[in-house]
Amino acid sequence: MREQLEQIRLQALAEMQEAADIVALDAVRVRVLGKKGELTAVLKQMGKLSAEERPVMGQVANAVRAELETKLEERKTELEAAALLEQLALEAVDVTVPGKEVRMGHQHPMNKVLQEVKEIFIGMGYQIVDGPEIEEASYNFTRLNIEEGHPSRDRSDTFYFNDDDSVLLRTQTSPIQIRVMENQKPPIRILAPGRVFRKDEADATHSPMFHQIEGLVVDEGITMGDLKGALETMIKRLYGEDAVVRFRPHHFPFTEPSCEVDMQCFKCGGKGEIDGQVCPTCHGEGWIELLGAGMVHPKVLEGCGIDSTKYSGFAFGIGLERMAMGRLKINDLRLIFENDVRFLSQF
Ligand code: 2NL
Repeated sequence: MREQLEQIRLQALAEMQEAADIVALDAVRVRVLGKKGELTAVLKQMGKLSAEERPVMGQVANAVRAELETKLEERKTELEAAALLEQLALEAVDVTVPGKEVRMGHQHPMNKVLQEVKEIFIGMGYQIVDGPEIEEASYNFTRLNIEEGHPSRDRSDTFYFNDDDSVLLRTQTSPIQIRVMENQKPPIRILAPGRVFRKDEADATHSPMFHQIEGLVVDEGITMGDLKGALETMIKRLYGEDAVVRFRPHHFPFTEPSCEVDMQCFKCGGKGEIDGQVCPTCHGEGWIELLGAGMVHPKVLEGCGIDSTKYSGFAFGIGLERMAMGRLKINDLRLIFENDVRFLSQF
């Protein structure tokens, strides 16, 4: 029996040592130390031994069991450590592999120009105001001295919501300013940027939706000189101090007198041609039209409850897309709305 135990001991120790993983090790444990295992089978034969031999063999058997259990634990610890190392090696992250480039987005070029214009006017004490895109015809036209039958009221030019042409998509942001004049006493100094809508087929220079920035100043003693100063300041801040500005007579129903404001072409320096070729930026004009402006018509002031004998004001309207195209040297309006990243990422 002693030899039997010794044989079990040696073989079990060898097999535990050879076990390549936890599963193989456990198979050895079950076969040797389990309820129906080899060691248990030997112990069951103890009854056959003499009274003197039994405790001696019992001690030997217990010593073998204890040694095998100790070896089992040791080997288990070893195999678990090896398995962990293997798994770590398998899941290792190479922190030196170059990362994927994250492409940062940025403001739309139009919003950049809008932001620039807003900041310039905020610097001159203007407040930014907002208003509804769906308007009443009275605010969009009538209160601006645009009479019934004026071509801009035509159904082919304006998006109407109803048959009596009383509700529409605003064609300019002036109605925002009309509401401010109705609700606020002068001095008024406001900038009204926003989306406007006109029934235009989309082409290189037209879109049924575009952006306008209107401005309005009303106070005692406001003159055309204030208008010129404010607009010239804005244009020079935006395009550079050496920009040359021209005020040219024009007509709008809501201002009197009215003007259009041009900037001397930065490409040809006002000559209209470069090396004998017609300048591609101003098309030979020498000037680039930037905006419309004028002194607020007394009828418009009075319609908003402002005494036109005491107060006067100037107003202007800028087409933001046109301004951005000039500022960023873009030649097709559609690029601004398509939002192709190859285009946008250039700004
Ligand atoms: C243009 C012309 C202009 C105005 C807009 C205005 C607003 C009020 C009263 C009087 Cl509430 N005028 N706005 C004045 C002159 C010109 O825009 O060509 N815009 C692109």
